[in-house]
Amino acid sequence: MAAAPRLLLIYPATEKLGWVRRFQLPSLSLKQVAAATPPEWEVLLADEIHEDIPFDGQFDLVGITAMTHQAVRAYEIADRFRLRGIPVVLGGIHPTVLPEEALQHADAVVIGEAEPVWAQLLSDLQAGRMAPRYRSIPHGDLLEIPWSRRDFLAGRTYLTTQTIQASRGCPYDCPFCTVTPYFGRTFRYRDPDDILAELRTFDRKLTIFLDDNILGDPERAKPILRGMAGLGLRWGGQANLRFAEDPELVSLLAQSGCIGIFVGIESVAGPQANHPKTGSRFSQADLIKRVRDTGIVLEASMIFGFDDHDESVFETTVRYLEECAPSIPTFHILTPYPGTALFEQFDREGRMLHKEWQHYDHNQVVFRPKLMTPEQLYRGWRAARREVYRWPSVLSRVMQGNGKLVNLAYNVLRRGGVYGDEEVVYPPKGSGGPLGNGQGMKP
Ligand code: B12
Repeated sequence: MAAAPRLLLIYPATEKLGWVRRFQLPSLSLKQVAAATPPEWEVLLADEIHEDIPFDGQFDLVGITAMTHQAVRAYEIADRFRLRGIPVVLGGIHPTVLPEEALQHADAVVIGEAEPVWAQLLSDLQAGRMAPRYRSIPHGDLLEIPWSRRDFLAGRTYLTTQTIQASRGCPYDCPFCTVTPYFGRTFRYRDPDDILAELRTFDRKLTIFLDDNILGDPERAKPILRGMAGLGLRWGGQANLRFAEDPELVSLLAQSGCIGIFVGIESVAGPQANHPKTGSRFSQADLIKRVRDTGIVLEASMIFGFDDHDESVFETTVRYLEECAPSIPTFHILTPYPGTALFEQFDREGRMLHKEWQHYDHNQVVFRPKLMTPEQLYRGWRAARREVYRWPSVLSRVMQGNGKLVNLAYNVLRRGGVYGDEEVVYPPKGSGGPLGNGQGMKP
């Protein structure tokens, strides 16, 4: 009998991580691709965060996933395998948005979700007729996917291997976000019985939901939360703060074992603050307090660099966060990702500084802001991060919420990341060029 065909799935790394690699999450994207692979295939993983890529190995197919900031590394890896005649398939958000770019480095691209098309691609490969593009188009409101595979992660240490999705998509369409263009406005949930059955196979407590907005449809989320109440899991996920308008949802969330929830507040200044995503008859401060009172850690993410942000935005945001005291504030630099309305607008206006995808990671300025220079944006972002993680700010936040010890632990961890990096040079090391004076435009 012929040996099983061998598939190598690769998660490219853009930086070398030390011991913190043990606190990373495995790629759910690749766990799902593995689950959709017919059983006759042997599936191997190279997670570059944990190990070197086996460039000399024998494989029948190599599959690589890529977010935008990983694309350049993904292409380098793909080119090396293809030089040896090993076929490469690229998938994930970046190849989905820019399939023609990805095809310069791959034999095929999966556009969108793998589950509906992957078995067909593999059988076409074995028949010697693999096409360059396999496209899946999401439809309906039911998400039907196989349970993700965790066995092929063996031998590596992650924060947890218990990552899962209850839904895909988001009911909102924020101009800077990739999710709704990617899923074409569909918002699908799995059958609660199916998701609860998968959760019952988890043998550890810590579980992370990687949904874009797990509470985005409260009526569909509630049966899942009710079912989780008896499972003894401790879980974290991502949602929109509006869920806290519904007191029943907040209490179900706490009963379900939720220990942390990440919400995008995005901006406290200007029209962005009134975006339908956040606009509500409740004040954000009230909603944050409701969640905080349950003892659930609330991580609030803010973005700097919208067109109505001038240099005063940093101070305004820091003061605002002192007032409403979410457990953990996180700051990002606005990053227009290809495929978003924001990217199209800035590109049309000639405001993109470069298209060196490896720098599209929220920690660098890749566009020309309207009311600041790129350097002011970068320096303001750094200063604001440091300001909210000064000890007095940390302690004041921790004292305002329930679950003080847990909150303190999270804040200390986050503070380490912010204060560990003392360098204040601009442009940051390894960034795309002298962006500070706006002269860094590259073709
Ligand atoms: C979980 C997650 C993370 C995790 C990733 C953990 C991990 N090890 O993978 C963490 C928290 C680390 C993370 C970090 C970041 N993330 Co993130 N993250 C997500 C999130 C919420 C879910 C991704 C996921 O796992 N989905 C579940 C899987 C099953 O779906 P999928 O990825 O779409 O995969 C399917 C298909 O794409 C396809 N596919 C994917 N890969 C491959 C490969 C092959 C070979 C094939 C055939 C098919 C295929 O098949 C899969 C199954 O259907 C997405 C939002 C989203 N909806 O994509 C954002 C998202 C991917 N993240 C994003 C960003 C920007 C980041 C950060 C850069 C932000 C930051 N600076 O904080 C960092 C990068 C950190 C780093 N250095 O790597 C953006 C990416 C935008 C872009 N164009 O790149 C997204 C889309 C969020 C957004 N709203 O825009 N993120």
